[in-house]
Amino acid sequence: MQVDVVTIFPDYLAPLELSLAGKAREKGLIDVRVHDLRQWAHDRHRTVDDTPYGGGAGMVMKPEPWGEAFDALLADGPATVVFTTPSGQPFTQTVARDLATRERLVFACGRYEGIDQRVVDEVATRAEVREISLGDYVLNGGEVAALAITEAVVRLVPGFMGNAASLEEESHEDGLLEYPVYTKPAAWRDRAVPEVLLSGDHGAIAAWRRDQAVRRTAERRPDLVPASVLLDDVEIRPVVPADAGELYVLQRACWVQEQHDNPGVRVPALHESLDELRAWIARDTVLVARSGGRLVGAVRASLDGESWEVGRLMVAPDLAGRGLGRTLLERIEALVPTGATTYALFTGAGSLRNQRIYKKAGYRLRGEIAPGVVRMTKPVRIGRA
Ligand code: JD8
Repeated sequence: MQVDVVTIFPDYLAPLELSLAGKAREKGLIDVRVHDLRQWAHDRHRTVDDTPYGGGAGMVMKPEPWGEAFDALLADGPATVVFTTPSGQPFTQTVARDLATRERLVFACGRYEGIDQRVVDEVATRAEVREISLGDYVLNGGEVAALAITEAVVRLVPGFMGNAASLEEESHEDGLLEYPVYTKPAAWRDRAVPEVLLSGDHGAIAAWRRDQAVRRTAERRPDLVPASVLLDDVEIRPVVPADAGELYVLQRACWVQEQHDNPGVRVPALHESLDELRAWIARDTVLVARSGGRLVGAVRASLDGESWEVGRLMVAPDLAGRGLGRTLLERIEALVPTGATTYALFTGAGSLRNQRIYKKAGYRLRGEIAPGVVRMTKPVRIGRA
């Protein structure tokens, strides 16, 4: 893999010499080249910035030096151009794995208030462009992100890690955080190493590590935990008439909180008869989740014009916060009929937790459709329907 980095602070990338990337270079696995943008600024002061059109604080990086930089670098051959920017796609291990498949990456590190947008638009006409953010905080430039992304990517380049096996075990590889690790001495400052790790029982050690990883992830990053991990044996399947009774009970249990959050609002799910429930499980597309021999979740949807109307998304209150709701939503969205253009649902105006979950899933508020009831929608992505 070849990595080019364009910056006005070349020394900022010096760590690439030292770290992992340094070893990869020795192995000839990657070739890192750092370029000073100013070599493509031809005035006496080698100016790379100017005042922003439309006014405002700070300076903006001029397009001309960047244009010439890409003319020169892309003349050497195709590349994936990565603009590191706070408005970019969040960088994750999944993005790292994707970038590691490329032959060549060219990082464009901005400074000041950023790079003239026309540079990004122009390069996108002649190369794959990725705008990537290191995280939701503001840095002074793109170099730190280029450093971090380069390290996360090059270590995935085949042949780089001595034993590829260790890659599999890593954080975020299977969506879970690391399990705690220990080394000699077995006792330190009256603190012992967990017995199981000294047992030599590899099955027990693997189980302990897995359990530790799930616990840690659930505590620290519940957003990362797929339901299938937390609810060991959860099964999601289409509803059958025999589910009606359990579903009726679960619905009553799940909408109590909705009533609490929306005092004075009539909550249909709490006034529905069993026969009315039987009617819609026979009419609509309905998925149920079962775990440990009990019905623990459900969701329904029906087509109204071009709108896939999602509703009755419910998770047993004692299992809330484990990602089952998100998984059920993804599964019912995946059943959207051809031709539908929008996912839609409604919830209580006072049901802020529900609204947060739906916003995380890409839904946006579309206003009140009845007193105390809000509608939220999300476009059906092309190629989905
Ligand atoms: C590139 C200029 C500074 C940003 C005005 C402060 C990435 N996760 C991230 N946070 N910040 C950056 C980043 C910041 C940059 C540039 C990346 C170029 N700045 C600007 C906008 C507000 N100053 C980043 N990746």
